[in-house]
Amino acid sequence: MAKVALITGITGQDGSYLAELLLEKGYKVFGLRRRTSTPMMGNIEHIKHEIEFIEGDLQDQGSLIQAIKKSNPDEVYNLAAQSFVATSWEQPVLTGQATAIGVTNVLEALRAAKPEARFYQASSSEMFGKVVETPQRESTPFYPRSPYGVAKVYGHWITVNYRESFDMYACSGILFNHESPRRGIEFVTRKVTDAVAKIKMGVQRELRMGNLDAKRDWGFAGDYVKAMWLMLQQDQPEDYVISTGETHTVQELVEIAFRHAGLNWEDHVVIDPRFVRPAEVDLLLGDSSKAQQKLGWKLEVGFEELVTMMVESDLQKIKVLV
Ligand code: NDP
Ligand code: GDR
Repeated sequence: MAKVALITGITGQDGSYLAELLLEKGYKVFGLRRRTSTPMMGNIEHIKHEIEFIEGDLQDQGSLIQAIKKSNPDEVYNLAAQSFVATSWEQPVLTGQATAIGVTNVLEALRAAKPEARFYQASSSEMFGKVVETPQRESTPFYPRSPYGVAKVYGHWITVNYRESFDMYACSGILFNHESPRRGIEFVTRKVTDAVAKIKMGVQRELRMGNLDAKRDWGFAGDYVKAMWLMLQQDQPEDYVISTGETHTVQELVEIAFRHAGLNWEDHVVIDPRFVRPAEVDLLLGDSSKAQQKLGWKLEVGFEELVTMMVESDLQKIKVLV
């Protein structure tokens, strides 16, 4: 019998890579999808016929209970969230409802309809926020710096709490930034690689950016979804940090991306205070040695390879249009 997985956030970057991975492994994949006026299926267009979609929303408890009953999953991956940090200051209540309370809604639906299913929560390095220690690991205290980070801390602890209270197989993956050609256009990596491609092809002149000094530990999303799956295949549910162990400034990202296209970043980048955040996470650098040792997880794509892969993909996309 094929294993059954339910993925929330199936249309997002990670949802698409995870669905591909699970389909390859022979899973029957259900995807929870929000009703939108125009379907946003870009990331999963190529596999949409292999996925069974269920309409629902993290903020609608009844729809989640229905989704669990309909899919009868062995594994539930909760990837859905309001995931853009900058928006979380503009829509803090919605962010709390989806990114924090939404996790309880999924856990409660599971408890009611399929408590023995295994549960993965998409926790984030944004929970570490202000630097308390580096590298950041599972035991590092949280000090979130945005409404998004605060909501993720809630989602993390409610997952731990349901594991401890109800003996559920519930894991929290504390994932550091991970990117790909399928990354949403507003996140910094994709914003830069999309702009580089457009500048190279002569359809954009400048790139307006915020804080170039922030440091991030950036990996490839395709590598990170493998860790999500591994976390649900263990004897015991535990939480794991997933990261590369390398940190780079936003400026280094910009330099590599422009250089790869034969451009000088200083000719095009303009600092615009509109993109500077009310509070910043200055430095993220993760220690994933627990995941490497216990899960056998390993990284395949390095930082420079990731950036050039994204620039190449955006160049291909823009060449088709120009
Ligand atoms: P995306 O923003 O690409 O995808 C988010 C998904 O959540 C989309 O499918 C979106 O649907 C869905 N969604 C949003 N709100 C709701 C809701 N109320 N009900 C149902 N679905 C909803 O995120 P990523 O794929 O990059 O990230 C996946 C998860 O991992 C997120 O929880 C994110 O916070 C977390 N995370 C991501 C990291 C990263 O670097 N990528 C690092 C650490 C954690 P729609 O298409 O309709 O908008
Ligand atoms: P982040 O990702 O906030 O780390 O959250 P993002 O790519 O948005 O920002 C990374 C860093 O770049 C700086 N920055 C800019 N960011 C954006 N988006 N646009 C700009 O113009 C810009 N200029 C500078 C930011 O200030 C920041 O320091 C991501 C999301 O995927 C979360 O959901 C996830 O939990 C964390 O990664 C880990």
